[in-house]
Amino acid sequence: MGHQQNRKKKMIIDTDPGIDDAMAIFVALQSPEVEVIGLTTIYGNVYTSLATRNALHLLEIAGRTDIPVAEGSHVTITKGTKLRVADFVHGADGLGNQNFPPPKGTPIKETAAEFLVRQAKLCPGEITVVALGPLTNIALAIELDPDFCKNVGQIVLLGGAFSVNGNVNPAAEANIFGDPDAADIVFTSGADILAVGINVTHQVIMTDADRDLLEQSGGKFAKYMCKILDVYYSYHHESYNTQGVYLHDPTTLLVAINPSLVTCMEGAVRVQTLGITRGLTIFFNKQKRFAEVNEWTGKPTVKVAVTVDAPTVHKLVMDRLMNS
Ligand SMILES: [Ca+2]
Repeated sequence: MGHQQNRKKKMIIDTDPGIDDAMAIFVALQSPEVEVIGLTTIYGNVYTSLATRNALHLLEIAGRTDIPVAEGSHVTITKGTKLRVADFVHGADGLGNQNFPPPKGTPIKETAAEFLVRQAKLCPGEITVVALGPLTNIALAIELDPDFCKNVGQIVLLGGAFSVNGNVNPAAEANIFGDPDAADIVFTSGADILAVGINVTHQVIMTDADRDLLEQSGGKFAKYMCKILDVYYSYHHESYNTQGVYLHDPTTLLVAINPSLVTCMEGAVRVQTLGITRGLTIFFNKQKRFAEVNEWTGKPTVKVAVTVDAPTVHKLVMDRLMNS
C-alpha cells in the first residue's frame, strides 16, 4: 500500500453536463485523491455539442483549462438520432438556464472513444472511467480497441435501476435508456465494471437546508452550484415530492474514488433493448444453475452497488464544495 497512497487515481469523466454532472466534476477537482486527466462528452441531459460547451465552461470556471475535453458521439451506438434529452430536469442550457457566455476553449481533435482508448493504452490498468451519461462512448471505445477492456482500470458508471422503478418510466433509468444497446455492450464486455444505479443514488439527498449552507459557505464551487441548482430543485419538488435533490453523479464519482462507500452484489447484467421495457437492467446473481442456456449464461461478472454509506458521501460532497 505504501507507494499507492501517494499516487493519485487517474480519472476520465464521461459526462453530459448537466447540473449534477457539474457538481461531480467540481467534487473531482476538489479531491486530493484524484487526477482528472480528461473529460469526454455525451448527449443525455443536453445534446452532445452543448455537453462539450458546458464541459469546457465548467473547466474555465474551475481554472482548469489544462484538462482536455474530447467530444463524444452525437448519435447512439446503432446510429440512432432520436435522442432523449432531459432538458426539463437541467434547463434548456443544461446548467439551470443561466445563459453563461460561450467558453473560450475548444475540444481536442480526438473523439471521446479515441481519447479513452489511447489513455487506457498509455497507462494500462490505471485509468478509472467515471461514466455519468449514456454509455455510447464507452461502447465505441470497446468496439474501437478489443484491448480497451483489459487496459482500462475500472469503469464506474451511473446507470440502471436494480430491483426498483426507473426514472424515465417504471422500467428504465435515464442513462441506460439513452442508449440501451451501448449499455448491454458495456455490461457484457468483460471490463471491471461497478454499476451505481438509482436504487443507490436515491439514498443520497441534498436538502433545501444544505443548499442554504452552500450559499453561506462562500466556497467558489458552492456559490456556482447555488446559481444553477434552482431548476434541479424545482424538478425534484414536483416529480418526487422530496425536499431536496438526488446526488446521482457526485455519488458515483465518490464511489469511483473509494468503492468501499458501497457494498455490491456480483453477477451478470443484461439490458433490454426493445419493447415497453427498453432500458431495463436485469441482474443475475449466478446462484442458480439453470437447466437451459439463457442470455445471461457465460456473461462476465460485474459489480452492482446495493447499499451506500450515504452520510459519508453527503458529507464529502458538502465539504468539497464548501471548501473551494
Ligand atoms: Ca450525468
